[in-house]
Amino acid sequence: MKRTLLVVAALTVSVPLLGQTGYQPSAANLAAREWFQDARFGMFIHWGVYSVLGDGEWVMNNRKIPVADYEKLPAFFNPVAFDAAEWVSLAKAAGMKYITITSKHHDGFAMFDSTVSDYNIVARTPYQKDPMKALAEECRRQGLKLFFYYSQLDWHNPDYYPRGNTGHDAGRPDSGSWPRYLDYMNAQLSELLTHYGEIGGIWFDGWWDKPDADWKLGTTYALIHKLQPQALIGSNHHRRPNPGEDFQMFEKDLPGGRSQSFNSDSEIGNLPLETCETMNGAWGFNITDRRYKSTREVIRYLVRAAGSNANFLLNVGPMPDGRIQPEFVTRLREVGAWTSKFGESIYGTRGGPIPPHPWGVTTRTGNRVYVHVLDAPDASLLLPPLPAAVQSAKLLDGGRAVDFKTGEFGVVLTLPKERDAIDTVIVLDLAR
Ligand code: FHN
Repeated sequence: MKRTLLVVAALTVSVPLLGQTGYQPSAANLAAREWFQDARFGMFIHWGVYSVLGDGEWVMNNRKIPVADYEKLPAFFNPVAFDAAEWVSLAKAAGMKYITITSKHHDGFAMFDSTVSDYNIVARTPYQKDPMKALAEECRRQGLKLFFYYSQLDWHNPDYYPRGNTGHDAGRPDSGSWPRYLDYMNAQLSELLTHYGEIGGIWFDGWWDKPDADWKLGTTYALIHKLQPQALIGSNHHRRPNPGEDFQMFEKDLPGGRSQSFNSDSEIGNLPLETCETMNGAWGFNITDRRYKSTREVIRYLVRAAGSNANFLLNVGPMPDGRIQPEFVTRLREVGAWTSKFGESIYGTRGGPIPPHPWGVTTRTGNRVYVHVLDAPDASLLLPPLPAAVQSAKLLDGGRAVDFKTGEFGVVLTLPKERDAIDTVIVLDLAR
């Protein structure tokens, strides 16, 4: 008996608590989750001093730049052309309902005014202003929600010790206090949750760098939920959600997809879902990356995400002067032309009654089902039996009736001869 107790005690001490156990989301948080799912489309922004080098946000690690040299970068970072109103209007024009921006990426540089450390944009750059403040105000003015990305992984702070899998060439001493690092992180999070009004949530990244560490997630999550109970917490740990998280994200894969090595352990939980993807191949500004996705590809990703019951967080990496590059602006405006016409089949919907197929996906609101025909080679399309009888079928674009036949096998739709090059959306109204 004594031995069993000892074993239990030992286990209790050595296994780090994964999350905020016993967490009960507040009514405001549950409402925010509904809002989040209705929103379906957001803008991801990776912006930091790394943009000066035009080689992505991992440049410090990839080029083995030590802290002492990387610290010279902020002096060159002067985004005088940054205009929060322009960014927010662009997101809005694309049909996006929220923005998630890097407040601190793995390089440890705070893109906000932080009293916890002077390694921040106000103290160390000639710009001397807090772009998060401007963005928070502008989002409020234009009716978008603002989420803060926060990297738990830190290549700059010496207390991020023992080191994780990355950041070994930063030239930091082989010592540091992990508890002090967690205090630093929680203090910065408190700033983000108290200086910018009501925020949409915190988008964590970097846990994966030290998966065996005791991150004391419960303390951090409880702090956030105490300061802003409605704020949604998500963590890009590529695993099933932990207690205390309010949404689950997937990176460069639709939910459940495993095309990326870091998604090999990913599993879909039961929280609202989001998937994020880049416009070219890079998150942070990369001056030589010309692998731009076409507008059609971007829209189809949005459609496939909605059909997988997930939001789409589409990334831009602004340039060091604060502007968003023209290749992105053009595509976002074109996406906006599509969302303004076909938005009812995306916003406020949930994944439809038919799981995603190679031919396309379905979304639904109430008893209305939207069939998004993306790649159906034949003249007709067989849908498996639906939860209720189809009463009418018509094209979303123009309202022309679509012929259909119902049988034990399901429903056969006669597809229009002229297909939409992006997405032929057929609206089915089901019996109540
Ligand atoms: O390492 C980061 C990367 O720089 C970027 O921020 C993406 C966005 O999802 N997440 C990380 C890798 O999982």
